[in-house]
Amino acid sequence: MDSSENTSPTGKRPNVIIILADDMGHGDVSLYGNTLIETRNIDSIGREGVKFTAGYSTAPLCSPSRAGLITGRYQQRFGFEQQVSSGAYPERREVREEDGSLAPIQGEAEYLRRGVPTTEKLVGEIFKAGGYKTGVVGKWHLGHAPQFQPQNRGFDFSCVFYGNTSLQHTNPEDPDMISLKVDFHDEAKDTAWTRHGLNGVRRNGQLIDVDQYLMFYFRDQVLDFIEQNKHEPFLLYFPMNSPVPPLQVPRSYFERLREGIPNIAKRAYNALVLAQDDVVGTILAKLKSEGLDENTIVIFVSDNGSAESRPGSNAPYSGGKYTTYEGGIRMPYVMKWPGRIQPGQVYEEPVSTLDIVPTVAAACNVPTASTQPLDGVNLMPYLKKEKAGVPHEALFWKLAGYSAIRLGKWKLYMEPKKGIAKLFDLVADPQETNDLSAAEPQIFEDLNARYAAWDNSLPPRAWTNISHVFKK
Ligand SMILES: [Ca+2]
Repeated sequence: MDSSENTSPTGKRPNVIIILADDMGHGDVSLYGNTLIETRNIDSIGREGVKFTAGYSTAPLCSPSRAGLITGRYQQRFGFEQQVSSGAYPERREVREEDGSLAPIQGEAEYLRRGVPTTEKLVGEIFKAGGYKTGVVGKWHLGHAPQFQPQNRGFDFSCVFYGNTSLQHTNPEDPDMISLKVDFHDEAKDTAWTRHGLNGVRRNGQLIDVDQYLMFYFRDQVLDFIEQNKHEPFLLYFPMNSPVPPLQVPRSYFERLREGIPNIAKRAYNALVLAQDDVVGTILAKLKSEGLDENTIVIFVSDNGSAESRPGSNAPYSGGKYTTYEGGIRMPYVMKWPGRIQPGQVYEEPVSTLDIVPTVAAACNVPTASTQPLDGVNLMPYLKKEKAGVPHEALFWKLAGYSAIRLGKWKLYMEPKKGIAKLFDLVADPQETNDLSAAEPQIFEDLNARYAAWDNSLPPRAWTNISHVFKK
């Protein structure tokens, strides 16, 4: 590649900011149809760049989805099919196989072995080797043994909790804060409503006290990182701790929606999304005030859909978190790169969070390891219409009883343990209600064969099902 192609007029390679929402549904963003609130800052990324209308994560669940995004490879290629942990003290719970029997490894040893193996290169490692300053702020959830921690995996700066979620605010009695419990997740002991154990916040590996609304604390860490690295190219990965519960939201946001949203859970949830959108806006404003916005690639995407038991919206799709229906995996997904991506572009071919690493690596002239072929592709030639065809012939999903393959407009949805396999035409039937497997037997067979070939190419998963706590 011509190395001058992707540098700014000042000769500086672009910065990269990857913002990942946690459990934000497709229909939670106004650019994607939410009429209850206006997420004007998230929307602005799509309006000033590209809005993907078929943008997928690699799993309907946090850890595996993040493992795919951060490596650019299907996480199943390194056995990473399921959560690394849930809760503050996962090691205190027993782990069972799918047949109900006790898994062979229990306790701390089980959880210390879960993570992205060191044979894989994370985006931090790739960009640090490429001469970038690298940072991560927010929810890690990719393993907590030393070899899996961000400061040991290419990130110059890290401010994260390792677990699946942490309290936004440690004093639920605070009159300026609204705290709501909305579903069974909130009753799982030690899961969401603590900031202990894996939910504790760590700065470069050291446990710290945070006496601030956590989402806003993370925002300030991001602003500091930008400030400190504004003179050299940087990559920042910002996996936000929202809008996943605990549903704790500043009362000012909640009150603003009192008139428009009568349902209290929906109001609090959308208030949380609004606060999140403001955080995104503050970061975009910082880029602008530092004169960095013209030379920064900004991506916003979610890791998986909202759980159907929660007040989030996966509209117009069916299903949600945990399932491979569109509601679990089809994400709000926007990207801007001023001067390179045409503003207001809407891209309808299927793309994946797998494409983030190859796209930003190519944009920044950062090499990726040829020994680890990426499953994602560089999207820029497609967005600039330099390349014909589609980025992906097929996309695949597999975890814990749910699988799928998308090929063109066709989708094969599977729950293999139950013998369920349904064929949908996503263009005619985006809500996946009309099973065409009997009407289109050849397509059904073809997709089954393609999925089986992919599945057969994978190693066994590296750890078994998580604790029964989240079995519905
Ligand atoms: Ca998630």
